[in-house]
Amino acid sequence: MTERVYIGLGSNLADPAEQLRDAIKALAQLPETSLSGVSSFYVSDSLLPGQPRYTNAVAGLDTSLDPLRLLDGLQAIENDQGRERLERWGPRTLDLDILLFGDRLIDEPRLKVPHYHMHARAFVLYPLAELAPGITLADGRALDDLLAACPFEGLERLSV
Ligand code: PH2
Ligand code: MG
Ligand code: MG
Repeated sequence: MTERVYIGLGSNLADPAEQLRDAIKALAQLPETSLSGVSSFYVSDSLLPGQPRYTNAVAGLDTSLDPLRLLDGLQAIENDQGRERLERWGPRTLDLDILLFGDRLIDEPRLKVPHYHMHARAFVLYPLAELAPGITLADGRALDDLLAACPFEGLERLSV
């Protein structure tokens, strides 16, 4: 059985758009996985002041990997692209977050799905809406309601 998974991509170091393009190629190479779609890229200020601006996007995958194996694969891609884990929320070459995993609610030490805080982050919700308009999250929240509460303000959509 394959499940549709949405991955949030982010980078604010070392040519962020190129980091995202490389990451998308790597996602498409994951075992038991195919890439179903990629959103536009969006640029916005970091939530933490004093860091470079972020480029973010969302990718859709169809996978038969289980969630922790997928997480292992994502962390390997982050590491391949030079991710250094120096400080929580520090600047990073690549961040790959599992946003949604089919209709699962996951609460494990390594992985919480839906991804915490995605509900209020424009740089996650607007690209997700390109790929999955009108969806309801496994926790019952409607994407349209989340978007209505989360202004687009501050996001810059890059033309493709
Ligand atoms: N990620 C962070 C901290 N701040 N800001 C933006 N705009 N985009 C991000 O992906 C982001 C952030 C830590 O995960
Ligand atoms: Mg993140
Ligand atoms: Mg992360």
